[in-house]
Amino acid sequence: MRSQRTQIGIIGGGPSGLLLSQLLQLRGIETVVLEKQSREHVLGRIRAGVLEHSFAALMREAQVGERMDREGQVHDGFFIAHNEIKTRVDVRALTGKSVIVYGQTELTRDLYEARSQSGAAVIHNAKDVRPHALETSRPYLTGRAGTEDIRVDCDYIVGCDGYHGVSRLTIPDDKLKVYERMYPFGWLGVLSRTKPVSPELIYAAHARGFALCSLRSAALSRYYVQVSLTETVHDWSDDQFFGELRRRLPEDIAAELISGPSIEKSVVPLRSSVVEPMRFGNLFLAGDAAHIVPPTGARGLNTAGSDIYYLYHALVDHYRNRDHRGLENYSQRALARVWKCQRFSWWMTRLLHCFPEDSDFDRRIQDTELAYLFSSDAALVSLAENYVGLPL
Ligand code: RFL
Ligand code: PHB
Repeated sequence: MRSQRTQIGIIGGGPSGLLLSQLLQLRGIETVVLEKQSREHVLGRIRAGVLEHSFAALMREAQVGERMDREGQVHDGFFIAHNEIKTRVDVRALTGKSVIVYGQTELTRDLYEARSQSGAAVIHNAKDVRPHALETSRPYLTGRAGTEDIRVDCDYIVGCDGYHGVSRLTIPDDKLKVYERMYPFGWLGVLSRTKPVSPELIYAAHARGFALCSLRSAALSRYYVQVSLTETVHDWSDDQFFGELRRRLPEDIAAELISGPSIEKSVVPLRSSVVEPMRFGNLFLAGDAAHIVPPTGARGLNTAGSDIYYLYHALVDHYRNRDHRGLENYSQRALARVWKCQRFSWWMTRLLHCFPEDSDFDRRIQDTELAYLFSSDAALVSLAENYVGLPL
């Protein structure tokens, strides 16, 4: 048995867990991160691409923003295409703020580098991780690393282990309420080493279904199409994917689209989910462990970032200033912003997708919502201020 003691035990070495660990260590607070997968596995997952300015600021505060600022692309706007019309949402002009296009894979790599350089403990391939004694002042974690049993005694445990993690599941059912909504479709995503069709993202609402043209760099494209929940990657050859994507884009854009072999292809079902509260005893939940949004508004990682921001400041206040109010208020404070991000993600999803159960009336309302959006500065400001990130 390998036993160790730390101040904060973190379950999950995705972006939430790594960012919290990095921020706390810079303020002299010790952490141990237990990650179920290998580093290569975590870095193989293709996920978020759009960072709001406050997430980028947190990366800089964690001293891991250098490559993001050098290689990330600042985007001042994006497009919404509807039938043959493409309208630009100038988020910079509407809010004074921009977003940064920098892949989750890259920022996770930067965080791993920083954690390794500081000699911090990130234990990979940690299996059967379990939190214990959560309602006492001596919570601890157990698990296995290779053939060795491990035990980590801590002051607090933070569950950053994503939607399928163990933290949320250890909270008794009667102590937590789950709010959930499933959508009757998913996104099929393709990454290809091709020049992106547009330097800014294009969200396309089309009668055949939603499509998104995104990117990771000047030579790496990320595209998505809405698919039914029964479809898998095996149902879609690269040619079929790009054919369908072209059909859902305005003709002039479709004509410019360069297709190429996929280097990653995956389907993700869309769901909205929130658990309340985000604390049980001395276990705090953060990021996807506590809430999931459909990816339409690009909020998931950014909302994880706001949890980390609140928890980081609360823990620093607790240890440095003996001020415990941040920890006491964490769940309430985080949830207030989480629900606003949920609302926006639900609204963007509703605005841009084809819902199979929709009536003709519903479809006319959807068309009118888009028409209203582009005829009203107030509506555009509302969209833009949510997209660049609401205040923390
Ligand atoms: P993660 O990334 O799921 O990391 C959790 C980590 O915990 C580990 N783990 C465990 N470790 C130990 N013991 C256990 N029992 C464990 N169980 C799990 C896992 O291996 C993993 O390493 O959660 P985190 O850190 O909270 O980060 C959240 C983000 O990953 C997520 O919100 C975003 O990717 C969502 N998202 C987007 N967010 C944005 O802000 N902007 C975007 O543009 C955006 N695009 C997206 C997205 C998510 C997508 N998918 C695939 C769901 C696009 C897509 C397609
Ligand atoms: C992505 O690039 O993967 C991406 C961008 C914007 C979204 C969702 C995903 O809204």
